[in-house]
Amino acid sequence: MIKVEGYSGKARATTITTEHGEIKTPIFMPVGTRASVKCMWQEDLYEMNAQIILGNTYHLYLRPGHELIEKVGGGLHGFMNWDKPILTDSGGFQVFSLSDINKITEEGVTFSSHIDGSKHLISPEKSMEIQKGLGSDIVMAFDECPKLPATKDTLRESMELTLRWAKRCIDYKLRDYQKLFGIVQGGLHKDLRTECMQRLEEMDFPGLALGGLSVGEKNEEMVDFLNDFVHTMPDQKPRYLMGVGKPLDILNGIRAGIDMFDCVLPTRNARNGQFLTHDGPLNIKNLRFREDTLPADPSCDCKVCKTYSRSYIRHLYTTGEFLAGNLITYHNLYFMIKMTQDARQAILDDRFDDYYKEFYNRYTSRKW
Ligand code: PRF
Ligand code: ZN
Repeated sequence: MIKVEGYSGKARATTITTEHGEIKTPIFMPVGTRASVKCMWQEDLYEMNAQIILGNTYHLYLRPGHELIEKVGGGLHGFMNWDKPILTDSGGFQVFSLSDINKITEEGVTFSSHIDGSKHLISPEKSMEIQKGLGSDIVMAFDECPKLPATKDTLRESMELTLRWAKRCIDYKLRDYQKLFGIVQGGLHKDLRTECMQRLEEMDFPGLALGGLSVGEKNEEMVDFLNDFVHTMPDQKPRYLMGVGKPLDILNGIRAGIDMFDCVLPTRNARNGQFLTHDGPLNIKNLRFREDTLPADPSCDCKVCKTYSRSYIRHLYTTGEFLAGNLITYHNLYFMIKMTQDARQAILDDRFDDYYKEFYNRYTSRKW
C-alpha cells in the first residue's frame, strides 16, 4: 500500500494507495469530526488539494449513527459526497477526552454520551463495526491513550490492554478494501514503544500509528522521542502521528520520518481568530490590525490572502460574521497543506534540512 520515493536525512516522501485514491506524503489531514471539516465545502477542500480527511467513530456513532450513514450513503463517502480517501479514528481517544467515562474493562469502555448522558459501551469489535459501516479507507485500532505523566507500570498495563484490543480488531472482518492501522503506545519509554511495535508487527497491520503523544509531556520530550524512535519503524509501512500538531511539531515529525498527521488546531483556532502565517500565528482580534490593508499572510497565495485585507477580516470577526470563520479556516488548511507539499518537494530534492531551517527561523523570529 506504500511506495517510498525518497529520503532526505530521516525525512521521507511516499505514495500511499487506497481504494479512493493516492496520498502523496508527508501529508496533513484536515479533521472532519462529524462528517464535516468545519466551515468548509468539500469543493474548498478539493481546491486546496486536501488528499484525505479524517472522521471520528465516537461522534458519528452517537450522531447520526453509523447505521444511518450506511443506509443513506452506503458509508461516509456517499453520505458527505467526498470521493477521496477517509481515515477514521477508533473512538478510544475521543471517549477518554470527551465523555464521562464510567469504566474501562477488558471488554471495552463504558461511558456516558457528552450529548445526552446516555450510556454506551465501545469495545474493539464495536469500534470495528462502526468503522466498517462508515466505510473509511483507513481504520484505526481501538486503543487506550493514557495521559502523561504516568508511571511506567501504568503505561505498561495500558499498552498490554491496547495490544489485546489490537488483536481483537485485526480478527474482525472489515470491508475488503479497508486497511487497519495498529497504534503504538508506551509513553516516552523507548523500550515499551519498541516492544509494543514488535508485537503489533507480529499481527502484521498494514500501517502503524504513534498514539499517546502530545498528551501532557513537554514538547521537547516528544520531539526527542520522535527523533529517537520513528526511524526504527518498518520502512515499508505508513507512519502516522496521531493528533499532532502545530506547524513546527509537524515539521519536526517529518524530520523524524513521519508520513501522516492530523490536528484540529488549524480549524479550531481559526474559529477563535487565529491565522497561521509564515511569521508565526497571528490573532486577527488584535487592535493593531484594525486599519491594516495587508493580506493575513503576504507570503500566502490562497484565495483568501489574494482577496481580503486583515482590516476587513478583523471587522468580520469582531462583528460575529460567519464568513470570518470560513475565511480563516480556508487559509489555515491551505497553509498546512502547502507546508507539507513544500516539505515533500524539499525531500524529493534532498534539501529538507535547508527547508526546515528556513521555515523554522522565519516562523519563530517574529512575534505578533
Ligand atoms: N489514540 C487514538 N487517537 C488519538 C490519539 C491516540 O493516542 C491521540 C494522541 N495524540 C490523538 N488521537 N486512537
Ligand atoms: Zn492565505
